Amino acid sequence: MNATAGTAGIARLATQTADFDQRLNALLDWEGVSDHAVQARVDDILSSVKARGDAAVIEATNRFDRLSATSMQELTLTPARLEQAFNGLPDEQREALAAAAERIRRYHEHQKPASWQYTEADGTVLGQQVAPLDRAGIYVPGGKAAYPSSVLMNAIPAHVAGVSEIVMVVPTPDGVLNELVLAAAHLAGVDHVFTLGGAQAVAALAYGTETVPRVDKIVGPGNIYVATAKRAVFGQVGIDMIAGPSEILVVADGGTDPDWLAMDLFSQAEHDEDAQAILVSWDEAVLDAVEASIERLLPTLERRDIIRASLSARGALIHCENEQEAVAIINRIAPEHLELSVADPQRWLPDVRHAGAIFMGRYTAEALGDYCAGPNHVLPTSGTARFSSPLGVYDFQKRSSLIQCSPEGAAALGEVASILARGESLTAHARSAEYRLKR
Ligand code: HSO
Ligand code: ZN
Repeated sequence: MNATAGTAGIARLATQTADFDQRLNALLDWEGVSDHAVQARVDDILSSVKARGDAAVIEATNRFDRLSATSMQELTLTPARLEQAFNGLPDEQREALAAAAERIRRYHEHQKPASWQYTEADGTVLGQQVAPLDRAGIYVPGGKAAYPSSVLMNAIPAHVAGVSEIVMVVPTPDGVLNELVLAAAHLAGVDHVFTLGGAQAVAALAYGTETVPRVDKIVGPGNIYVATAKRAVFGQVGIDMIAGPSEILVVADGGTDPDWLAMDLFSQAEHDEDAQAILVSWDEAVLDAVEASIERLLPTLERRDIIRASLSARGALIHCENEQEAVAIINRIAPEHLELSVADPQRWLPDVRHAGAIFMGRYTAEALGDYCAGPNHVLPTSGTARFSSPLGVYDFQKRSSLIQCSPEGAAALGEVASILARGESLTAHARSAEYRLKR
């Protein structure tokens, strides 16, 4: 078997070859860290916004987005403007956006955790209270990755969580506004929109300015400057995960039309040159058929150059020996998106330990999940599904623990606490506990 074949240049790998692990590791390798130069520029912007607020934000915005704003008012979009964008959409787009928003909202309603309390035998009440963040900031990229669907996916969980103020920032390079993005903000319940981007937008959200309200958490993807800025302000505010390039892993048993599978691979590869699309099967004929579909269909796609670059750099068709090996590959990769294009996906489910989202069966194209199935499309990338989860309602809430001691409970706990406190030489702790022993 050759390493690469055909014009798409997608690699063929087999688990039986001696260098399989090494080649797979090389494909998966992804360095998301920023260099010192980026770090230094971001630090500059952060400290100038911290020190000079709006004035620094306006300066940076004019410089990087080629604008000539003289006030923050010019970089602010009113709720009326968002509504106007929504009403101005062609009927078909307005209805599709509303249908997607409705399904996303309904799914996330299911995620709402309940607060709880229980009473111990001695009458002491313990529990956990869930509360939303006061303010969330949503970063929406401009330019080539300005996705209205991402506005819905970031803002709706915040809204469902009960966040009282949602602040969105979106850069408008050369003053170009994306009406669909504004319409999505209107639908998703965003309260304020500022046309800011880059590290200056992150700084404004993290520190607050005269005009931009300081938020408690910043979510949403962005370029290297945005990611670096988010990392830097983490601690003062919460942040979501730092997103890497999109990925899809498809497992195929041979019962799905190879054209469908090829297009599913393309659907992630078309995001950008660094995106990753991998297909696994224990049937060599499936790999051959999908490869043939790739070659035939690729030239018909508008974004074929991006797709070709992605497939040849980071794509693969992997031959494994059996289903167990396919499962091992799934868990090794911990993909952002997993398509189980097999007869009985439910049977596979208990073995899948690491995947951001699992698309089950031949009819579940990953693209449906990107827009409107209901679950979130903000998912852990680059193997981080090993320890993290899709963006959800829980990312916009936090928990407080509750303790209410009865007199009997205070006496029993006081004895334990006092002994432990004296062991730590913290006598005020000990005496505070002991006071309650007496009554
Ligand atoms: N697949 C992307 C989300 C997206 N797709 C937005 C289309 N639009 C997240 O991995
Ligand atoms: Zn996508």
